[in-house]
Amino acid sequence: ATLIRREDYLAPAFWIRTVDLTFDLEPAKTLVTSKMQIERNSAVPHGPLRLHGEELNLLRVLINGDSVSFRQEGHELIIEGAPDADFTLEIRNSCAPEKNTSLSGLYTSGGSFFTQCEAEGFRRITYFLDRPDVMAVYSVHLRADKAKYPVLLSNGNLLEAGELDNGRHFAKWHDPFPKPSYLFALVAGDLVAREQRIRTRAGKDHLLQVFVRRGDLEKTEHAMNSLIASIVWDEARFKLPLDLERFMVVGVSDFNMGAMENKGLNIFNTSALLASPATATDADFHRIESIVAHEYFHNWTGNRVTCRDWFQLSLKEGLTVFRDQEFSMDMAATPSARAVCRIQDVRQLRAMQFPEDSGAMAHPVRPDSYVEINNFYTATVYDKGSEVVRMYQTLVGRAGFEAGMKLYFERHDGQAVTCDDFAQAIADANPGSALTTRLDAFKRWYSQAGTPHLQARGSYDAEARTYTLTLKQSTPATPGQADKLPQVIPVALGLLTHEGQALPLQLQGEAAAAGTERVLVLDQAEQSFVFVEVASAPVPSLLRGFSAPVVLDDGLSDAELLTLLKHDSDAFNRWEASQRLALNRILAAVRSGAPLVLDAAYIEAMRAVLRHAELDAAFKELALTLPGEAYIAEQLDVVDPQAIHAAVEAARLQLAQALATDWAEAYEAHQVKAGYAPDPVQSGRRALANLALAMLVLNATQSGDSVWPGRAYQRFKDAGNMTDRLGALSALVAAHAELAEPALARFHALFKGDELVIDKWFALQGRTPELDGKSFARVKQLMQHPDFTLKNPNRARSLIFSLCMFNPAAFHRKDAAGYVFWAEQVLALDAINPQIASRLARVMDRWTVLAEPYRSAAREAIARVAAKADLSNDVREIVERALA
Ligand code: HT7
Ligand code: ZN
Repeated sequence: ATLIRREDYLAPAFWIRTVDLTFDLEPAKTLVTSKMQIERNSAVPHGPLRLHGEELNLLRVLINGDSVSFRQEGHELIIEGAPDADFTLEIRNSCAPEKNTSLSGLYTSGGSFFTQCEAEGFRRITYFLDRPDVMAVYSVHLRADKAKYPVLLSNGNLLEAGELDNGRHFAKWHDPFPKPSYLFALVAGDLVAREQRIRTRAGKDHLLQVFVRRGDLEKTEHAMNSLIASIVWDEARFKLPLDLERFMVVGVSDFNMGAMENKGLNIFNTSALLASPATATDADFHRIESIVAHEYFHNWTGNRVTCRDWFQLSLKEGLTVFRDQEFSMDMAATPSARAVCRIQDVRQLRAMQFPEDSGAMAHPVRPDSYVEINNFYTATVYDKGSEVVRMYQTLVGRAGFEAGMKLYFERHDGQAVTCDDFAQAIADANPGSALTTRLDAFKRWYSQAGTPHLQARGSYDAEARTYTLTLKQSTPATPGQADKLPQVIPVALGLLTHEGQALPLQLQGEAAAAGTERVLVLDQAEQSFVFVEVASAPVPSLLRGFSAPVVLDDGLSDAELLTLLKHDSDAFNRWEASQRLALNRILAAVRSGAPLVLDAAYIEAMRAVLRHAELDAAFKELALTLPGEAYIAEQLDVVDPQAIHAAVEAARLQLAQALATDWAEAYEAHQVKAGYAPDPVQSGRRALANLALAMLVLNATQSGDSVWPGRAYQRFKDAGNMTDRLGALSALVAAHAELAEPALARFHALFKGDELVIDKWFALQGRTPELDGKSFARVKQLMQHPDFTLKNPNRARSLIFSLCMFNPAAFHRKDAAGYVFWAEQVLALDAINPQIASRLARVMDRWTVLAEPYRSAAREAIARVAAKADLSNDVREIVERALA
């Protein structure tokens, strides 16, 4: 395996300007003919033409119609005698879609053909310069059996379709936009489409189509609505129109990720596309909306302007996540619903990216090297990348950011560019701004791995009426990066009186106060900011809206946190206060080893949140949900997953008991009477009712009372939508109630054959909190269930990943059986689908911080995987980094 380094980037020796592809589609053996117009790149030294190709059977190579000598070395086809003048290269090869279980390249799923080319899948279809800076215009001619594959799709516009002999038919597609090979797609199968014609603001007519298997059509309405909303939003917010006459979306059950933004032909995992109230939860509806939007937004950020090389991946992914997050917030409408979106995004960042940034795989947003690029589709590139884009917006303002985006497209439309090009465009559009004057330092966010720690301490001088806020930052060492420089950290803040009133903010040297909220920019290791005319000792509300992806230590007391929880005008920091209050108590118990006992102050604060007359249900649910175990683990130098779990369970049970009457009232008060809609108001009410029900069932199960379990079972049976049904089922399962078993059996019988719902059934059991080793045993037993298969990534994720990633107490066992199971499954998956195997391998990223006996057992399990001789590059890179 070769290590690829960012600093070694060289422009390609040749450009491929056009490609004509012909496919004779057969599952066992598909014939591919590729005719390319090629030019030498005179800007680089003269050299041979080297094309990428993997798992292909080469049949012929012609240059300008004549045979030419070539050789194959590893995964390269090398032609020494390529002409200096422009030439035509014709290649014919075959590939075997039905044998392709990696789901990269051309493969079959449910009897249809699909492609997945990002990042390097095109080379598994035909020989090519499979790198994103080679952009070509594609014409695609598809031929296949008409009865089996009545729908034939590729990127761009349909030019022609018709009949052939022997029951076959054809379709010819042309995409006028030059694109890198990773955006190529084809689909052939027995599919049906929901169609909608729209006219955009620009006055252009477009055809939108969502293709799915027969029988799934009624589950595509939400995706279609989400697509239309995305088109409208991008035109309104960023003035970015839909540039294609036809925009197609296709669902497939076997898919490695959520979806793929192929130009004009997005391909979606059905889990990110199909929804009906009876089969999908509110969370599913929300996820579908944001993934449909994400893929659509890539049409500009990724497709029209793409990445020069894969080290620049965050150029498109960080920016597009930022855009989909902004879209979701704008769709949420009310300030409170916007805050709920932000809280959910930050929770996700802390649960997935913070651990990544402090583990064996820590890497910068723009990595410096990789062995397998598929391993770098990470929370850092996506979610921290999005936070970096958000900081640009915070530093230059919303209008300044929009001006920067405009300049970015003016400069780079149709090009393959770098993160530096993006930074320069935003800076150049905002001369003199807080960003532009610190651009070089700001760009450390791309090059330094690790989550910065920000310490804030304030001191009040009553006589001088000044408040001095001292901010200090440091970024921990990460693999290969021992020393870090200070980052540019925008700190949005407000100051409150102890009674909760917002204080005017005037910095020393300023003539007057400038409102009650502002952004300080920390760009040194330590800086002090002096506020003047401060009437009383304030409570600082720092990092409002999570204005930078850092760990904040503000040293606030419980009393100060309670002030913020009650009064902060920033809903994010109100929620943050609720989490900090819980975290402090859980950490104290874990550190001391003493049993956790919740104090009256905390319980009363939570009661006040639950009973609050004005707070939204969605906010209450988030504030009353305890911090996740992964986030708690992040705060500790030595992690005992069982101790963390025990403390969280104790806190949950005490909250369930102490607030029992309040939970019952909340449950009754938040029933949704209106017809189902997955909007923020209804879904917030359902979320709070489901949390209340889980607490009530937990309390009742512990005290031997059967009323609430009985009510939960009844609700499970009668529920009119999946959110309520699954909520009731989860409440029974999580509490290990007796009725859990019959409910699980009934759920399976009810949804037999609906693969996405059966995934939920597996996932729920995989995540069931441990009780006497039963959850772990249940997972092992479910591996033998007739519905279980490792071949389908959604199914593998639903059971195995649920256990290994989201069920720490069942996974981290003293007898090491969880780790043995992990090693077995990584190896079994690796033989089928290396991308999925390496995702599972990453579960052990933070093994070095585990307490004994977990640490030694984990090391042994990783070493067992690493000892396998024929591991994929994907898994090898992960386990070798873990052991380094
Ligand atoms: N850009 C897409 C990435 C993706 C992908 C990457 C590797 C292997 C399979 C994949 N499927 C999709 C998805 C996105 O970020 O929108
Ligand atoms: Zn993306």
